[in-house]
Amino acid sequence: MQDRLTLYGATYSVYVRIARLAFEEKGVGYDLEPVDIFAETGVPEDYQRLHPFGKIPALRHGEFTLYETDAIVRYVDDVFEGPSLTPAGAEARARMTRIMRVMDNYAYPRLVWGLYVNEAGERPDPDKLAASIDPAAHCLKVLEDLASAPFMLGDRVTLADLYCAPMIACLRIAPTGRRLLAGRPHLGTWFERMASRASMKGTLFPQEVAGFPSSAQALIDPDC
Ligand SMILES: N[C@@H](CCC(=O)N[C@@H](CS)C(=O)NCC(=O)O)C(=O)O
Repeated sequence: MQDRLTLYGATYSVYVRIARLAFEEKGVGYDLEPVDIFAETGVPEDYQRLHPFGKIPALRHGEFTLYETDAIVRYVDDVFEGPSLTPAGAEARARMTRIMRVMDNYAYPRLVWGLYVNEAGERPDPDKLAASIDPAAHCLKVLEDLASAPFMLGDRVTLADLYCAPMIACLRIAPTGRRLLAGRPHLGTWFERMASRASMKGTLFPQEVAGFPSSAQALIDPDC
């Protein structure tokens, strides 16, 4: 019998959700061990042994430990039975990796930090939000051009979909993100398809459940 997976992280994290989606789509059981990397006392010392850069998530599988979401999801896809999350063929695999790196390098800073955090986060910043709108819109256009149907790479869900879905879910929490997404109907339809999957429903961000924070309302409605 295989050891059970332990994932270290928090339910609000985009990258933790990517890993959880991979486990859910594979049908692999796991335990989520909470880690508070933003604790006032800093990243817990024992966690720093699992992740030397203090980010989430990290994985333990028996004696084996791993950090970096890409390494984690590819490991789980390789080791466990269940639907493969990697397409056949060098070209499709390269296109999948391209989308994953687009999400890491361009989408995460622009959509999540630039737009979502500055509108719906705990400390909204209207100037940074305004500066983020064009870069985020560009990112969505690129993503829509790259997206196939019904899923990012075609007929079935791959790691590319799992990288995109949590970041687009963040975007949808904030009104400006929702507005930008409304101008990208192909991406919107893809997201609805993803959002209806059990994996996505079972890993909702706390913010998706709680709704748009009233502390950020003033940014879009000064009279509020
Ligand atoms: N390259 C890392 C990125 C992980 C990452 O940025 N995680 C965020 C949470 S979504 C984090 O830990 N942020 C804390 C920080 O930057 O201090 C991966 O792919 O796992």
